[in-house]
Amino acid sequence: MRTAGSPSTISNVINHIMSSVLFEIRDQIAFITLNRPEKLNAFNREMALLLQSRLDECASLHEVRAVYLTGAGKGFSAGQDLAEVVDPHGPPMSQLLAEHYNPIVTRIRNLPKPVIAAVKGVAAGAGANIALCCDVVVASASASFIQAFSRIGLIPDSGGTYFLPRLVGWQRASAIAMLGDKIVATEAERMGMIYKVFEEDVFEESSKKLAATMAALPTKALGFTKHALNYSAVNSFEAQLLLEDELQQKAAGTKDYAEGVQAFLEKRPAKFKGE
Ligand code: LHQ
Repeated sequence: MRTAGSPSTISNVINHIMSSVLFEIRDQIAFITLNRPEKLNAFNREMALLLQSRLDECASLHEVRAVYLTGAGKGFSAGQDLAEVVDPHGPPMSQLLAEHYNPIVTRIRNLPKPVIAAVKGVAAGAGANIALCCDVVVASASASFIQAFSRIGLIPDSGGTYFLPRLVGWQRASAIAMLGDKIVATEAERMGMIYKVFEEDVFEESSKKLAATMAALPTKALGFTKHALNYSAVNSFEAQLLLEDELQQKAAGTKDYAEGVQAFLEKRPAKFKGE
């Protein structure tokens, strides 16, 4: 096990424990935990910037082959810390999307590795949309998703107006975004907003097992798949076919492709290395 920025001194240990974003790399998975449980992991500036830098580490570290994003305590994240927005010393409105949320969702979408959002408890506002922009979203049976923005006179941000209609269709997205109602995990799964719900008692084990499965897949091919899916939302059919061709050429140049074909021919399980 390796903990990036491993605490070596007592003050490092304290910093690590008190950090608003916990980070640990284990078995090729980067575990990122939003860690302000007393505020339902609401985002302040520190947490938003720390999450960005941890995502950058995930991108640059070869050993990381999947990211598992979750929240400490009983929730995933309640979105923006509303105490911070009225704090005269807090970041101005003009910084919140430009410096906090847009860079987070952009990093998640551009990270050429699978990001799994493991949502237990509530995911609200920007917290919901950060979860929903991940590649695979799983939730515990008691989890819920709330586009809380209209409740306080705002619009869905952090990519919400982009991802929601693509996930659940225009009509549902429109209603969910405007009403700001609570969508429970089973309903979110049914409407295609998330991938899967796990029962409470097996949630942690099952979601981590899923992350392990994804970390053992051909990482580069998953990165190319993600890239293609990103573009499928905006490309014409013809442009998408050309992109698939380009990315497939790249995938076919990986060691994992050679291993995958060889393993099939030898009738054995493939052992991918993410290369
Ligand atoms: C919180 C928060 C929170 C601070 C719970 N802040 N403390 C972009 C641009 C510009 C400005 C604003 O934001 C954005 C992006 C956004 O994310 S906008 C949406 C912001 N989020 C919300 O409006 C959600 C606010 N929270 C809630 O509605 C409820 O807390 C939910 C429905 C999420 C959960 O309800 P409960 O399970 O009943 O928990 P709770 O309300 O009792 O919260 C527990 C504690 O967490 C509580 O603190 P306390 O000291 O009283 O125990 C809350 O005050 C605190 N908390 N959300 N966003």
